[in-house]
Amino acid sequence: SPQEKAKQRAGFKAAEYVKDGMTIGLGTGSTVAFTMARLKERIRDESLTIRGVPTSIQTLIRAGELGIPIIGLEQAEKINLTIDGADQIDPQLRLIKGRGAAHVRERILADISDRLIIVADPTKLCTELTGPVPIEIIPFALSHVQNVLIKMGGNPVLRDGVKKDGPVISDNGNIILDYHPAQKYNPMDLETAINMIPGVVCCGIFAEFSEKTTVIIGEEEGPRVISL
Ligand code: DER
Repeated sequence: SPQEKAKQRAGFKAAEYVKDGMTIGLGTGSTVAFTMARLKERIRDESLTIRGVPTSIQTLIRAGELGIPIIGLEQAEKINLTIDGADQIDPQLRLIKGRGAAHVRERILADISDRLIIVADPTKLCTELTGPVPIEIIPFALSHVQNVLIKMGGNPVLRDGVKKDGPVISDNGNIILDYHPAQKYNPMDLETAINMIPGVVCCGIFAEFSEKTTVIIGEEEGPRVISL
């Protein structure tokens, strides 16, 4: 499909930024999967030597299948760059992530990384972030966090499993609320307000990484590279 081709263009382009000897953060989702497939080829054809830190069980399994060497976060002296996807990208390169419920570990890797490369098809670009905003919370705090979010004016919806009765459980053993803000908001302000609620692990607004972010959009005429 055109969207799959766009994801592949972006994902393959991002693989070019990986240099020999790098330790990279491996994001989660269908777009970064193309980056990982390309890295497999580069490891095979160029003997590229890299180590990856996965941001989800899915990425860990996928890296194993592709022969991308994996290390734990503790073994990484530094993370040269993290390659990841996004659900919405605004003109200031602020993001909404978490459709795949992987945003907690993705934010940790983004924070550690010298550089963040976001790969996406053109549908992810927006003029302003809207939502819904995924929020990972500890199950103990469900009713409290819901009450606070309702008082903030928006609508929090518990993310139900599909092939599992009850809520989606994250790789960290937590649950997800998808928060629908009632009106326009400043991304940094809303991110901070949500992340301060006791019981919230973190939300999927990534407003703090723009300076170190390069976005690659898989446009039809070729990958478009955007940075501030
Ligand atoms: O869950 C996540 O944060 C993913 O990175 C998601 O935002 C992007 O996944 P996609 O590349 O499959 O759209």
